[in-house]
Amino acid sequence: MATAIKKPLTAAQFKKKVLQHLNFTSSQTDYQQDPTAVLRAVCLTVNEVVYEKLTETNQYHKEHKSRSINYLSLEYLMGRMLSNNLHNLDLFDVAQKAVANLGFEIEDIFEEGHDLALGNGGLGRLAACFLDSLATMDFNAVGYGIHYEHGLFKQQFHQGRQIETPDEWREYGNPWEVCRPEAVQNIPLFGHVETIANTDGSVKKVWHSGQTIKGVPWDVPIVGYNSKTVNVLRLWESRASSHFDWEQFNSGDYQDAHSAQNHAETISKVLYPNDETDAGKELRFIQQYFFCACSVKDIIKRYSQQHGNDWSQFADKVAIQLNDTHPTIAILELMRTLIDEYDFAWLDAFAMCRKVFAYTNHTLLPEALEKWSVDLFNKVLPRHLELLFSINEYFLNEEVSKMWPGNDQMRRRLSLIEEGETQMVRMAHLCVVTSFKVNGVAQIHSDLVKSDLFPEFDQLYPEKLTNVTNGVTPRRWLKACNPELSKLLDSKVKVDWAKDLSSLSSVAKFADDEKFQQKFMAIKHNNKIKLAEEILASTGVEVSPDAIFDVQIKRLHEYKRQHLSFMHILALYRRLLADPDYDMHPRVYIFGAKAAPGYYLAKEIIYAINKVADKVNNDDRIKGKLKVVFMPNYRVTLAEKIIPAADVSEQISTAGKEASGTGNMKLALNGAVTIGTLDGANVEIAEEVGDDNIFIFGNTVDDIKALEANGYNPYDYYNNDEEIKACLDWLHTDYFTPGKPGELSAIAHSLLDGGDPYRLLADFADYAKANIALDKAYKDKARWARMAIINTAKMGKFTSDRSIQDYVDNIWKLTPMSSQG
Ligand code: F58
Repeated sequence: MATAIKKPLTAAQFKKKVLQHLNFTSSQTDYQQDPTAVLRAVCLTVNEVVYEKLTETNQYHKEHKSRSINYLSLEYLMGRMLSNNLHNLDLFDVAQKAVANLGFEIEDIFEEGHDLALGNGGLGRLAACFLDSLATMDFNAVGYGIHYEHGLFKQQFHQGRQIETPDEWREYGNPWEVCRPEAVQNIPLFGHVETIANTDGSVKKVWHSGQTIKGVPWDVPIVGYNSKTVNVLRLWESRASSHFDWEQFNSGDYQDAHSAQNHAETISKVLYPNDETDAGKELRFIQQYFFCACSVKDIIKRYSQQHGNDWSQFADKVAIQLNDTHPTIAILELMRTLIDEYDFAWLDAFAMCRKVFAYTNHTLLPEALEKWSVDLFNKVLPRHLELLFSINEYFLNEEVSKMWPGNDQMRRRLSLIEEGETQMVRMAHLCVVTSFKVNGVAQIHSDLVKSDLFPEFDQLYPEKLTNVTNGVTPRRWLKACNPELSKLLDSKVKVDWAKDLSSLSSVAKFADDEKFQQKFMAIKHNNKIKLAEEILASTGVEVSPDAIFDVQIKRLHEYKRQHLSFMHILALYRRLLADPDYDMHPRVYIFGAKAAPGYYLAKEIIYAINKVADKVNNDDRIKGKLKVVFMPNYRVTLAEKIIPAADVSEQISTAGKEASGTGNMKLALNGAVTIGTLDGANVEIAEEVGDDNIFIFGNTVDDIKALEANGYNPYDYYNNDEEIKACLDWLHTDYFTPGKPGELSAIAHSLLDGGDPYRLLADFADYAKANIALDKAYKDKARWARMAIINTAKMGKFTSDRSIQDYVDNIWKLTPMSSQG
């Protein structure tokens, strides 16, 4: 594929630079034995190109005083960076040759890299895809986040149970980041607020903080694909504002000399601290404030460098996107800064915030909507709490009461404060009130945000609630992870599809072309062979690449219903035991999922899948027709290996619960056929690929509402469906856990006496039926190949470039670098 931008280095030059770095940066001459040193030297070589482009990007935006988007997210799941950066700089083949010349396979060098796993799941990965698109599309953007010392835990299985160990992603440094001491910030915490009367009768508030924390920025360059831009992801690390007490240390008091430092450094120590205790809650809250305050100060500093003290253009030059409610305190921090430090009148400061902030909602689950106690707010951020109350007063009196005069119930419902035994701050309400736009992440989700989550807000602010359907970057999720398929697509599509994904639609005309089908499916088969090797290495289970590879990869959560697939596996196993000739194409179920460390049932589901896997995989009676593997430590890097090899994509959440999903897009893009409910972005995927190329089953959002209105009773399904009853009863026996009956009972309890909160049993029969249809379709090779090809061809809508363009057009109103002259 022709690229517009000239290759920055030849293979010979690249190799020379790698050798120079090995010699002069690492003093490693014996590199043949040391792929880690080679990786480092390759990264440093790439960085030479990257930093030159970063300087040019910064220069350009300084000169043009470009409007910037500032993406605030507590999570970024970047994965590994090298392969992606090489592709984006069009240096992949150059590096491959250079490294081969040094005696290494480039893939082996990649394997030495660590995942940058500073996130939990979809929300964090979305942020990473968005940064890739923003740089690719030449927009002026900064990502802000936390420089966690430990990212998402590593997962191992011990006798089938999840064990968590700390992630040490930068124990020995990270070549992709650079510290920026010139941009350090000091962040106050705790203390009290003094009210000082001015001579004109007004009052001035002064916050006397009790502690100051230093925020140290680390910049990770974000390289655009075939673009002019390198942006940065700025991650804040917390440190003590003054160094340890020298005198105390010298007097022999080593412990206490370090204590302030330890306390400060705890803030950026771990991603998502366990917030079941009060101390954990306080830490998470301080994390949020710490990174918001650092980022707001940094945004103001960058603005002031260009505009001095002239605030008139601030809202024209700065947009701040809140990735969920986690960075909501940034609103209060900007408000506080404008009023307390720049003497803004309250109304002007509030109006400014309303022009700058926009908020993305990622969930309707009530338990995931953040609330912080007023007491905690008051302890950590007393001044911010005052401002919050003032916003609430204005909002309730000037907006709610004017729209619904005399309606106290409405005031109570919409208030930023939830009254009760303990007063709680509703962070989502603060976001909706103070943002100029609020978006959901798929059409059905955004519709539900309007109709079910915030209907009154939608009435109050009719233009505010909107939709931006998520997307994924085709650079990482096709070009880099599936090179063979990429080459095949290159041969058929004459434009650079990685930058214009809708161009893949032209491949649909080859969907019935026998030769193309063969090529497409041969690539899938090769990818399956590679994955089978990986499965053998990580689980010890041998699987056949001729079987259907049925994939469910995502966080483990009841609403995502890994246990629906698990129940169906039990049903298949039963059918096979009853009739070893039961007509089904061999199937391998491949799971990848981490459960939150404190989420009991999620961990029980992992355990149950592993136990059933042990039994099924070793049962000769079923002639290898069914295999189940749970691949440990699911992460971006593993996703990159699984996705190109998937035949079937399981997207089986309870309708109305999965906001969008993005794995669904990645899998379909790589030619997997979805079996799914009408939930999240599945709905839009179905629209794009057409009903013939997807297996939709189960209750819709409205069906679920109707079921609930009639009083949902899981026993209705248990008593009336022999297969459901048998599978659930099976879990109480010791069939899968010899000598330990009842070890898998937790799932059955939750589905029966627990009320089956995610309506799994109501969807079981239809899911089983859809699986029969799927099995039949797979057996028809030409039909399946057609379906797989159409899935790849019709994923144009789901590039994150389109999502970003939607944000730009409807929310941020940015102009790309190239159009600014
Ligand atoms: C996910 N949310 C949604 N949250 O569940 C998924 O449907 C959507 O596609 C994705 O966002 C991107 O919009 C999500 O990943 C989290 O990880 C939370 C982080 C903070 C703790 C609770 C989970």
